[in-house]
Amino acid sequence: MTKQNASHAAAAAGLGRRRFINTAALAGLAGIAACTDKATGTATPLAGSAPAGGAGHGAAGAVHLKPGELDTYYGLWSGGHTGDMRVLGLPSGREITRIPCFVPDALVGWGVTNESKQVMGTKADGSLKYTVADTHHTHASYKDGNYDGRYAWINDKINSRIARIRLDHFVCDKITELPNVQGFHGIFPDKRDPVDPAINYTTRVFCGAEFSIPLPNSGSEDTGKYHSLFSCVDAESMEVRWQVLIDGNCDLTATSYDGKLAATNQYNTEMGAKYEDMMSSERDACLFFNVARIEAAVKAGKFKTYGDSKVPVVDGTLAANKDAKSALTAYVSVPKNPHGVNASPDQKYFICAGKLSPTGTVIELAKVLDWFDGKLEKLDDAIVAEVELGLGPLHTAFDGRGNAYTTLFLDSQVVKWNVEKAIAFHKGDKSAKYVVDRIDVQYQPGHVNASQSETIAADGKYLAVGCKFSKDRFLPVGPLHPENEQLIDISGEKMVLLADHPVRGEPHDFIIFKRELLRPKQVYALDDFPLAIKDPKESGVLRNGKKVTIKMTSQAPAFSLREFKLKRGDEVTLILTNLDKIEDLTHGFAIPKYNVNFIVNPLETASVTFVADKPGVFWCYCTHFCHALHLEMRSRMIVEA
Ligand code: RUQ
Ligand code: CUA
Ligand code: CA
Repeated sequence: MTKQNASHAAAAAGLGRRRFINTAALAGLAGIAACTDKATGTATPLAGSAPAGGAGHGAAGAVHLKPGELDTYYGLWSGGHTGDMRVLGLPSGREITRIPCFVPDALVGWGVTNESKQVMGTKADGSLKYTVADTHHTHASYKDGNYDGRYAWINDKINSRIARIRLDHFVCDKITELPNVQGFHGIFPDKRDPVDPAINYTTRVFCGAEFSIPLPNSGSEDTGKYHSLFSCVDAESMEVRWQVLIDGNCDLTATSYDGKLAATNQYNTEMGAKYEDMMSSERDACLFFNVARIEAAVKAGKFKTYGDSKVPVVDGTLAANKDAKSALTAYVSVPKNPHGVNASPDQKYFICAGKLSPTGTVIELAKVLDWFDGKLEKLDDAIVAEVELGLGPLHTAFDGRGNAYTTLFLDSQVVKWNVEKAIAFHKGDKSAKYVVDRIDVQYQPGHVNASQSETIAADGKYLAVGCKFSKDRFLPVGPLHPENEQLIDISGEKMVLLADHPVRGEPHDFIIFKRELLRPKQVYALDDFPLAIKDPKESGVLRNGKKVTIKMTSQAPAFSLREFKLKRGDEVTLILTNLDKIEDLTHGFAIPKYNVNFIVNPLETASVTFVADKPGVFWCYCTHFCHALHLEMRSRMIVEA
């Protein structure tokens, strides 16, 4: 028996003895019977897996897991308008959980408890500052060029917020609103420190703002005076360290493996206010940031601040950065309205997808650094390939074997191409066949990512494609169709389509990595929460005038207070600690007519604050099926008139 199963059995047996329920029934009720870990903990080799349905590749069978079998990869998916991060298991594509970040969530009480409200941000009256979001990009922290399982980050484009998720508990623990920007879109953590080689892990997260605005935001109509800022957020404190004032806009973001460079693609170098203006020039840019120089400039006090924000803003505009040897930024010219910029796992290149140009541009990072050092005269010589791929290239993923996979939005295809052959072709070797394969996808793909793609451990097994239109692929459900996330086997020369999955819009981006890289905890520590009630004997109603604190604990199938009395008009803070320490033994707490519902996980503490403005009897009850006596698990709240 595994450790995990042993604890399940012990938990079930213990409860069974106390509550006169046989262990099998209890395990069934609590939903913990099916946790047997049958997967090996290592990735299933695709070649040689049982073939299914004659896909001609031997790999398609790998998608279907037998009941009880675990996936070999985690996927962290942007949740789109639900403002959360979705956790998928791959290759099955099963959605395992959602981590609420920017938008309230009724399952866990996100936006209901005081703790989650504090993370989300409130107005003076205690209500949430924002309740809508639009998440696009999700990335995780690195160590030595691979994911280290500490943090993930996700953006909210609407209100320019960045959320951090603790990957030990799968919870959002901090949200930062970026000052003086609109349309915060691209996001990428750095992979090591550019100056201190001992810091071989993520300490910064870079954030690109897509929309330019007047600074300060005066309402001026003169777009010539608008600006966009590129922001650096501290990975630990989540405070904005610095920002860079730039010409043009930001879109997607990439970082180099040595920590020296960050970049954003720019589609609106024209500073247009209408799309016709935004696509008026033949070329735009991929804008590079010299991280060490920017931090030195901040240290030397060479910055401004804007409005109420105290964040130092350095000047990264074209005019101020003509001299390579002191430049903070470098604008590399790339074809018309580019989209995704992605870092190859061999650490050498950034690839910019053309969008309105049918091309992919390969930029050699060593040459960009040469330019900053005064060793490369013409910055545009850092471009080592600009090759035709197909119509509407958007994003690129990698297999670790030298191949890139780029989505073609207009062609509804993914094209597999060899980067070194593309460079040879660009140099003049017209016999270099850089396009390896093309596969039709259904339909209009945007984001694409491969297992471990943007790490030094890219393993070239699976590729997921976010198709913006599913059209005829699923049963019709009214006017709004789901999107179609497709899984493709990339272990061989030819790509093989494995599966379709409907997803609620608009998820955009995701990352896929080996399950061994994450070791989530399943039970909290009491001391993680300053308000924790460690002993049921501490329970009670504490009154200080109109201010009332209710302290309560939960242990299946009872709350420590079977009832409590309040007076109409009391300002109540209710603190609940779940003293059950058994994995997966979560309780809920709902108060009818008071709009309260939240959960407490094993050894978690949460609190809610409300005004007891309605007299009467209110049966507070457990909302999470925890026990055979779950329905009986209640506390009676009596509000005297
Ligand atoms: S974007 S479909 Cu918001 Cu990531 Cu490219
Ligand atoms: Cu506690 Cu249901
Ligand atoms: Ca443009």
